[in-house]
Amino acid sequence: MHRTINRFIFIVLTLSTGGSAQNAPNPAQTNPINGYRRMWWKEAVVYQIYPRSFKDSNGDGIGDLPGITGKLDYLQDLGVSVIWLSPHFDSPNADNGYDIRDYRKVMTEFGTMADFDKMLAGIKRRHMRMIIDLVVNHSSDEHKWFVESRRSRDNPYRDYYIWRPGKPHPGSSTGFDPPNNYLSFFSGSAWQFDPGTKEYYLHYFAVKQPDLNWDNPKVRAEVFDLMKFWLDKGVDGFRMDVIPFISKRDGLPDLPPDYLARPQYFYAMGPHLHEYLREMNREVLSKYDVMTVGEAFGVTLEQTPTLVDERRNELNMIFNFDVVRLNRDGNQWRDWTLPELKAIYATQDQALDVHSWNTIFLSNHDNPRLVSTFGDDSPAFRVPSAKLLATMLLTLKGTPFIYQGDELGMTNYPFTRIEEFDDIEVKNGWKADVLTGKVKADDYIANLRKTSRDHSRTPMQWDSSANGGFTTAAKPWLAVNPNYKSINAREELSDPNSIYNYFAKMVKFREKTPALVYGDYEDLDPQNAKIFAYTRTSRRDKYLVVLNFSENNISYTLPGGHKAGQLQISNINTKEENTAELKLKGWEARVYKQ
Ligand code: ISL
Ligand code: CA
Repeated sequence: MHRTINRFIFIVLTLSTGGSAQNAPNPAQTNPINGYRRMWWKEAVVYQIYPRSFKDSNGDGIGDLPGITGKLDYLQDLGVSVIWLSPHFDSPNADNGYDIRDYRKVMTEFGTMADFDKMLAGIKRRHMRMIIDLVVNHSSDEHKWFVESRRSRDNPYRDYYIWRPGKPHPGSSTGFDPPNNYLSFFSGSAWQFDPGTKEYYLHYFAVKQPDLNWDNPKVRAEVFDLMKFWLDKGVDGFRMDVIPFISKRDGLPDLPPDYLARPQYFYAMGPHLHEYLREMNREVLSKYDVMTVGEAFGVTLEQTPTLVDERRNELNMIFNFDVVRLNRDGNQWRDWTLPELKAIYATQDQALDVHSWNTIFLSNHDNPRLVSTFGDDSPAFRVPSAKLLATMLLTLKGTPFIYQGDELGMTNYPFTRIEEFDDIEVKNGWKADVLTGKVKADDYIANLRKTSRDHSRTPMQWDSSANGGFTTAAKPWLAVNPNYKSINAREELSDPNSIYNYFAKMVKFREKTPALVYGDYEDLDPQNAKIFAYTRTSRRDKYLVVLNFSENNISYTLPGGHKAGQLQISNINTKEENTAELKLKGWEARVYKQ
């Protein structure tokens, strides 16, 4: 009898997970809320792991998959429902795994395929899901496709990449100039001359990251195949690296002058992008119950619905860069204001209707630390401002993404010397800009202290032992922030008022509150330079969020006759309820039910 029931349950489970169409709602979730189709990935809270920096299990100074498996309880206790794993594939690490040599192999430093399977099983056992990084705009130059491709002009793999003859330039070092003026994001031309066949190949990123030629149907078939390989293992979807770049412009015209400082807007949204994404959907995604989120570098808000409108069957969501680039002028740090931030959320909300879905993220492995960037990492305000940002991240409209360590309020690293950096972007930039005398060394470092990608890549701070408990090695691959003795997971787990425990409370609160997921968004006071006050309203419930984005104590009268109702959450203990007059402390955050 038991066996029959078990078998029955097994069949039902198989039918409802494998084989169901993408976007197929869970049968228990068919009633739309506020016009939105309910989807698990809309209700999810995602946690990003950068495996190199998460936890080292074997003392070689590099984070690894068994390290992650050992910390799954930590993630489950935080309450997150989906883990996004940055690349874990075989790679020579020119760009820390974003240069893949073998898409079906685990990076040796991270472990084995058996370690991957064990990690995934542990995630599923805890009722969480995992998405992995799909990095297919480019591969490593050490991928066997490229090794073949560069051998000869008539090699069967030649057309897997983008090769062009140079412009003859007698007297120059190679005899040629690059085919056009495309620039690499990691300094210099996006073309590399290959002496063997005397042609150039295209690389939007590092020289060791040649761009794949998606116009070749064989390349698309290879990518679809490797996607199935991982989906059949049970992964729940993909974060797609610079996916809007895969279709190149016809004839590869020069970058027009006004795009030279922002080539991403020229490289993105090529003529066949939609066609290739739909093909991917038809061939792969539609056969699984998965989520997809595209890294939409270079995509404007106006273009966003064309990628994520559910009726188009392309992607579920994208990462829009407006918020994380609010503090930049090109690569240069600039101060930002709260009304500018609010304006971005308001326009995003207006640009997307009930058929499209947004993401909310304020940090990732390419950006400096959350609290140092959008909050105040000084001793007086680090804790309340990190909690305020947690409140915002988890109450805005869109699927929230937490980056590892932000739940501890980890801060930027106090970099002072170029030798302390690992990032290829920094190393190339130093050569191109500082060593040539274009930028002063001190100015370059000063900017990196605000903007460097390495801030978020320093190892996780687990406890107060040497190297923050990240590794038993004398030297981790990248230095641990010296503040690990006071900022670390062990400390925070045991403190009920810690940032970690606040995040955990907020995650749980969001997950049980449909109005915070699907409810309408209204900014009550867009021009206010210090207070961010907004409501999230569904047919049944209305929540009010009030955030003091300043260190000042502020007496604030809620505009438009609004009244704070019942207090649900606050980051500094307050007793004020049912009033329009709020006395907010510096960096205070409150959520009310109205
Ligand atoms: O963060 C950036 C530079 O400081 C961006 O230009 C970034 O390179 C861009 O968002 C693309 O990012 C993704 O692809 C890159 C990789 O280096 C990043 O880590 C990845 O997130 C190339 O694969
Ligand atoms: Ca290791």
